[in-house]
Amino acid sequence: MHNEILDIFAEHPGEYVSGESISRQLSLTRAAIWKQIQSLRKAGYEIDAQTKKGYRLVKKPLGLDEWAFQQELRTKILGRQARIYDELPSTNDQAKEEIRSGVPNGLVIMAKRQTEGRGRLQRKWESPAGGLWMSVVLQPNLSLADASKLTLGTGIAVVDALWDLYGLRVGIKWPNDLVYEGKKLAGILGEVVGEWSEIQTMVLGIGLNVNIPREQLSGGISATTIQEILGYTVNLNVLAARLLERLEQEVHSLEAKEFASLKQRWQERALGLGQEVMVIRAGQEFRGIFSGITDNGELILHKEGTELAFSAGEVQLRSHAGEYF
Ligand code: BT5
Repeated sequence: MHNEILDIFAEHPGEYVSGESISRQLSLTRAAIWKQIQSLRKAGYEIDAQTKKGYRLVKKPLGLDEWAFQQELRTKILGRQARIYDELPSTNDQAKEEIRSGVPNGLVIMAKRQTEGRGRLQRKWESPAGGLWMSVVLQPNLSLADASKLTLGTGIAVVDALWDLYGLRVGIKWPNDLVYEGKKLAGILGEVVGEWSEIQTMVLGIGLNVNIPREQLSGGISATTIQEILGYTVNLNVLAARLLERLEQEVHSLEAKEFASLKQRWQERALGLGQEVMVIRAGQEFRGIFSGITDNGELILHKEGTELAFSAGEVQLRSHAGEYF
């Protein structure tokens, strides 16, 4: 019933709508409407009530909310079907669960908190309330090799959304860490579901530290949050919608086989390009100059006249003080 009342408000932006008119349109008693208004307020909607005039929607919630999110969404496919949970073990796992029951391309799963958020290689991803913990189900028109480039495109989409909305310049640390002043702000976990030859489905998991006071993340990790950087709380629905808009552009661009431009855009946002970096792969350290990525997203390292390409591993960049991070 929430959505029906909100739809009525949306038809009269900034105006009062009488309780009588709402009750007529929805065949509800005035008391039932009052109850709904109270519960909308609890969900973060600011609604003004005046005895003579009725109700007026003053402000939408900053926290994740399905209706408010749909109001912001400008995509064709991504997020048109979206579910927001209060808590999940992991949005990626939930997305995979949904895929088993046959799911449309573009389904988005978000959770306000995750209890078992995952990083790559089964590492833990801390996911307290206030973050954007989101998984996007995609059935792209791409080969498996090209679909894996979507994780690069996702990094670009996150960087661009943060620039569009807050003028925040975040860099990408290969392969997919989003870093601000040496601290990790977001991570991406792309997973292929089942056999590509059969279902061509992947889940792109995005974890972005947004409205989280820094103290809520462990002190032992080098992390930051948008709240810490900007000093205020941002609208998660607007952010989620903008990110999906940017991601949809990346999907289209890949489907149009614009690999060179993807690589260029990724490199323009990359950290450590042309500098000495250290790549750690299977416990072994390689130092060299990071000269770019291949069309497949492998990191290219120049070392004593030879060129090494890495498809997996961890990169450490060198700070001005000469330390690796
Ligand atoms: C990643 O892994 O960076 C991918 C993270 C993906 C999380 C999203 S949230 C929605 C979806 N559902 C999931 O269950 N996962 C995805 P990786 O590169 O392996 O980085 C993991 C490492 O980052 C950890 O070992 C910590 O050192 C650090 N870390 C953990 N939580 C963090 C946080 N909230 N912010 C910054 N760093 C964190």
